[in-house]
Amino acid sequence: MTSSQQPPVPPTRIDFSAEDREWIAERIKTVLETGRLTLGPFGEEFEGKFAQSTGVQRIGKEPILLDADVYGRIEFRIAGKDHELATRGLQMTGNLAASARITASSSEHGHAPESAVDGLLGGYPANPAQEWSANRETTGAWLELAWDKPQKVRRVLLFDRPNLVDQVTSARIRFSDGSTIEVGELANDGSAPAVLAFPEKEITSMTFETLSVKDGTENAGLSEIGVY
Ligand SMILES: [Ca+2]
Repeated sequence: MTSSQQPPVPPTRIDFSAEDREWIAERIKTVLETGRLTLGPFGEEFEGKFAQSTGVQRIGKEPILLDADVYGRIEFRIAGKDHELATRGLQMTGNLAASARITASSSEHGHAPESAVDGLLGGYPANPAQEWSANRETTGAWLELAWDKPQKVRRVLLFDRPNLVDQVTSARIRFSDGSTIEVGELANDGSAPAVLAFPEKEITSMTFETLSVKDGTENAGLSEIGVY
């Protein structure tokens, strides 16, 4: 039988009694007057009854806290209990570094240049494959990002290698349009980025070059570079 031959589905009519209509209208009026639906008394009553019948603990009035200022993890609190989730760490939507060709002055085995654009903020000793580390280079070590087509960029994030021996204390980024940006000290533990914001540039490549390092640094590098 084809669809045109199927019998029509009879329309459903829900029967509301006069009493029900009054009960519903009263509550709609309250919602319209207070402007509060989900956060109002009816939402609260619903949550309570839901908790009662399912045994699921209510979240309650306490908000879920998200810490947006940390990279690599999300911190939140539910019903007074703290939780932490590991994340990829870097926003990859719109991150132009992910589509760049990457080259470097050198790299230690297992610390490839591409690891600086994988979105992951780890590094030696726990996750060496998540960072770029130059091979016995400090000042002068460089990482280049290049694209086939011009890219519009206005923000760069730089994360140092997370180990505390190696630290970039100043650097320069040279863009293909001839402009440069000087970079100060990167946070030694790589937990927070140096954020460089500037008027939009149209470029086909950019090169990060280390200008100075902390005493004792053996291999300069980056856990991650983000380009937006
Ligand atoms: Ca990385």
